[in-house]
Amino acid sequence: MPQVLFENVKLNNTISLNNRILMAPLTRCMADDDLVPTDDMVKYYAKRAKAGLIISEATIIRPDGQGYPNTPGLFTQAQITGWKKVTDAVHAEGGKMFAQLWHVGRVAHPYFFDGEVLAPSAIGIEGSIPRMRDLTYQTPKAATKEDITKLIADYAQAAANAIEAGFDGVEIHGANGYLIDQFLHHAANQRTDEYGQTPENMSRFALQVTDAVADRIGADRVGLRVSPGAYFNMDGDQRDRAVFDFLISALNSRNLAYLHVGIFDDAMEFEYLGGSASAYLRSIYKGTLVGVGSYTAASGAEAIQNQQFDLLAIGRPFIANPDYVEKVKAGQAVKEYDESMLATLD
Ligand code: FNR
Ligand code: 8K6
Repeated sequence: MPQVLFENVKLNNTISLNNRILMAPLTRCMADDDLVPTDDMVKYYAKRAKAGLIISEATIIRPDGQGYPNTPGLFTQAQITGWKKVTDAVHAEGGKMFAQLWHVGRVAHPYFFDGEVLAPSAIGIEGSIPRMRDLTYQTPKAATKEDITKLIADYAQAAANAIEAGFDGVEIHGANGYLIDQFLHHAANQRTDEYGQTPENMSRFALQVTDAVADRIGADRVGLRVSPGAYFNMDGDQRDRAVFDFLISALNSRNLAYLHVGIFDDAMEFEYLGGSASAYLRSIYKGTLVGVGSYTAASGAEAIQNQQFDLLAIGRPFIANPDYVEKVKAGQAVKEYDESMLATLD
C-alpha cells in the first residue's frame, strides 16, 4: 500500500484533505437538458467521496461556454440547487468537493445557445464535436474588451454560485485548449492589445480571472488547472514557454489552494518545456502541485515521494472504480478502464 497517499494534508488554513488522492475532473455529459445535475450524478459523486478531494466535471459558467451536450452549469438557480444535492451527499460521506469552472471559448457551438462563439482571436479549430459529428466548429469572434470584462465577472459570479451550492472551493479550468488556455498559446491568441503578443499580456486574462475569483471566494478555496504543453484542441509554439514562465511565476504570490497539471499522459514530453508538463511546472511553482496523467497509485506515490508533485489526481480509473481509494488502501487490484464505461453513470 503506497502509504504516502493516505496522509492527511493541510492545503492552507481553510482546506484539509483526508488523503492525497484527488478525483480528476471528468466530463460525463449526463446533466439534464437544463444542465442541472441529476439524482444519478448525486449517487455517482457520493460513491467517490473517499477521495481526498473530488473535482467536479467541467461546469460551464454561462451558456456560451458550452461545447458538448448535457454538460452541467452553475449559472441558474436550478443548477445551484442541483449541485447542492451533490455536495450535501459528498459531505455526508466525509468528502470534499471543488467545482471546475469552464468556458470552452472557440470550442463552443451555437447549437447549444443563442449567440456568438467567443475566443481571444478569430482563429477556429478544425473538426467537429465528438459524438455530434455533423456539428463542425466555427470561426469565433475575437472578444472585445467589454466581452473580456464580462467574462471575468461571470467567472467570479460562477465561483460565488459554487459556494452557494455547497462546494468547498473551485478549480478554474485553464487547461486543455479551452478559453483561458486559448489566451496562453500563440496558436490561438494573435491579439495586438494588452491581452496579446507579450508573455505578460497573454497571461493577463488568466490572472484577472484568478484574481477576480479569489477576491470573491478567497484564494484558499481556489485551484487552477493549466496545460503549458499544448496537446488537445491546441497547437504548440515554442514562444508559449515564455508565457507560462511569466504566468506560473506570477501565480507564486497568489497563494492558491493548488495548481493542477492538465494532461492525459504525464510521460509526454514537450520540447519547448524541456520535459514533461509536471516537471516544468514544478521547476517554477512553489505551492501545492497536483500531478495527473496515466498514473497508477504506485507510480503516483513514487512521484510524490520523489517530489515531482504533492497530490495525485486520478481520472479514468475513478470511472472504472467508484471505490478506487478503498481498493488501493486495501491493496486490491483495480478494474481496468474502458471507453465503453462512458455510456453509463455508475
Ligand atoms: C477528462 N479530462 C478532463 N479534464 C478537465 O480538466 N475537465 C474535464 O471535464 C475533463 N473531462 C474528461 C473526461 C474524460 C472522459 C476523460 C477521460 C478525461 C482529463 C482528466 O481530468 C485527466 O487529466 C485525464 O483523464 C488523465 O488522468 P487519468 O485518467 O490518466 O488518471
Ligand atoms: C474535457 C472535456 C472533454 C469532453 C469529452 C471527453 C472525452 C475524452 C476522451 C479522451 C480524449 C483523449 C484526448 C487526449 C489527447 C492526447 C493527445 C496525445
